[in-house]
Amino acid sequence: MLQQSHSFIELKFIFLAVLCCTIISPAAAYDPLDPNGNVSIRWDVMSWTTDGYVAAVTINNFQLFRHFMSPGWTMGWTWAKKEIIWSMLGAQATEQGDCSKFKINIPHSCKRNPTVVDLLPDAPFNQQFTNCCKGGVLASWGQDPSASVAAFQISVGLSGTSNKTVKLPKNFTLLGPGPGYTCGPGKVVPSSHFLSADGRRKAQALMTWNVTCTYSKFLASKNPSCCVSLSSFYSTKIIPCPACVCGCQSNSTCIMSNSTLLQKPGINTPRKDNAPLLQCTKHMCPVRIHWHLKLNYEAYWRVKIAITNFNFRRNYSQWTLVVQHPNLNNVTQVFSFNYKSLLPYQSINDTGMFYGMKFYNDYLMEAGPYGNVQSELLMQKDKSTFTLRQGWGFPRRVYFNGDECMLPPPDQYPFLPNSARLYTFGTSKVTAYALLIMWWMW
Ligand SMILES: *[C@@H]1O[C@H](CO)[C@@H](O)[C@H](O)[C@H]1NC(C)=O
Ligand SMILES: *[C@@H]1O[C@H](CO)[C@@H](O)[C@H](O)[C@H]1NC(C)=O
Ligand SMILES: *[C@@H]1O[C@H](CO)[C@@H](O)[C@H](O)[C@H]1NC(C)=O
Ligand SMILES: *[C@@H]1O[C@H](CO)[C@@H](O)[C@H](O)[C@H]1NC(C)=O
Ligand SMILES: *[C@@H]1O[C@H](CO)[C@@H](O)[C@H](O)[C@H]1NC(C)=O
Ligand SMILES: *[C@@H]1O[C@H](CO)[C@@H](O)[C@H](O)[C@H]1NC(C)=O
Ligand SMILES: *[C@@H]1O[C@H](CO)[C@@H](O)[C@H](O)[C@H]1NC(C)=O
Ligand SMILES: *[C@@H]1O[C@H](CO)[C@@H](O)[C@H](O)[C@H]1NC(C)=O
Ligand SMILES: CC(=O)N[C@H]1CO[C@H](CO)[C@@H](O)[C@@H]1O
Repeated sequence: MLQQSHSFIELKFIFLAVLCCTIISPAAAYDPLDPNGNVSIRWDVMSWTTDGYVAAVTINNFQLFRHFMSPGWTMGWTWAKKEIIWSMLGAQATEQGDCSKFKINIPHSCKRNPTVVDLLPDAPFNQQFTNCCKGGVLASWGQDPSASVAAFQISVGLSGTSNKTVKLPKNFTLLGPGPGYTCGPGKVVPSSHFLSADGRRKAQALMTWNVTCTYSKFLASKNPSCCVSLSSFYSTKIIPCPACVCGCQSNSTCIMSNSTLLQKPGINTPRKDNAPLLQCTKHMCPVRIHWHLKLNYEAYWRVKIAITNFNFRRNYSQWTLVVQHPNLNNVTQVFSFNYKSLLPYQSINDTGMFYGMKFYNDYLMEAGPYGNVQSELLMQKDKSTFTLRQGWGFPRRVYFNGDECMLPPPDQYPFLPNSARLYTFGTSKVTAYALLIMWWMW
């Protein structure tokens, strides 16, 4: 019996694999749930000066569900020649560098490879710029397109002063706030157009170049940063996150949930390098998602989702949870989270994003009694596909804040009580295969 169920699961995964590889082209396949996701950095030269130019730099986060959380983005590049930054609005270079050659006017930064960060929301009015000053925090495109843009103005000297002599900066880098992004080279593109506020005049940049950055979780960290545990009303078994799935190297510094150390003042203060302080668990992940099959009605079924923070040194603002499950095409109601369906491949409606409600649960607190958020999800059954068998009711993929969470291996999923299994594999096994094949092929 067990043997058969294993081969059944294997079969399912072969079909999954076939399905995914026919859709995803290997070149751009950074993220199967957001195949076009990228961050675009655009430089628009707005005017030429006596020794350079003034440019508006715009960062667009086109990723569906990966945001830049506090302390926000950091952007860098290497100048092609001996350029300097005279001044900036809406952002600042973190280091001035060696400006000793300048006697009267002192540049903002003379570094060959400047590093630029956003200003804080309380920046003086005369240093602000449109879409600036959010402490580097950028929403994801899927959650809030209007908050997914950042911009600053930069005045560059000792560069060319025409579109023939300007050399594009090189080696762009982007941190968000940790590693993970790779940026391509700058490319001159057709000049951007801007509508004036009253919409009656169209201005045009003198020269525009674009840089595209993409995220890869393999660059971000060696280990996953979240995991999934599962349970179901028809089984008393809870399938935990796999042991050590987020690495056990740091388990000597973890803190038991009942430790007296937690009363020590300052224990929650975030560190400069963002090093976590984790609660001791078997999985050692900073975040765990729990998916509980709660109820099976005649025409609907209900799932409970809980997100738990195990990091004493981090609050997650504007967290996002992305889930892939075939029944997400018939979500009837989501209680106490916001929900938005994502269509990474126009035809397949099986992926959706959950995020918190403003001022209610969009802030996942540090580990401890308040370090969790939860919600329930009601879905209408499609009678031809719905089943409690073989873990169908569990998610296929889960992402927290844009990073994929590790699921338990399918052979650990809870089985239906014995009678149901007998029925399953007695008479309807062949039909089940056929249905499954048809369903996946569609
Ligand atoms: C970046 O994302 C935008 C929005 O999805 C898309 O229009 C654009 O083609 C993407 N750019 C690249 C280079 O993939
Ligand atoms: C440079 O500017 C001239 C006009 O000033 C324009 O005709 C030309 O197309 C521009 N070249 C590029 C690469 O933008
Ligand atoms: C850009 O980075 C590459 C590889 O990291 C390096 O070989 C190259 O010299 C860098 N270019 C500049 C202008 O710093
Ligand atoms: C340049 O960026 C803009 C958005 O900032 C985008 O609409 C355009 O498609 C990009 N061009 C290229 C060639 O990537
Ligand atoms: C830490 O991990 C090691 C395996 O890497 C394990 O043997 C040990 O029991 C763990 N310690 C704690 C406190 O979980
Ligand atoms: C914490 O709980 C563990 C078991 O969960 C127990 O062995 C240990 O003594 C407790 N420590 C304190 C300080 O209460
Ligand atoms: C999390 O937020 C609470 C309330 O805003 C604050 O008291 C606490 O210090 C924060 N913790 C961390 C790790 O930033
Ligand atoms: C996708 O499913 C959601 C319900 O979960 C529905 O509201 C939406 O209209 C569907 N979109 C498409 C394109 O089928
Ligand atoms: C039972 C049910 O409501 N099925 C619907 C699920 O959603 C698809 C499209 O998203 C509809 O075509 C089905 O009728």
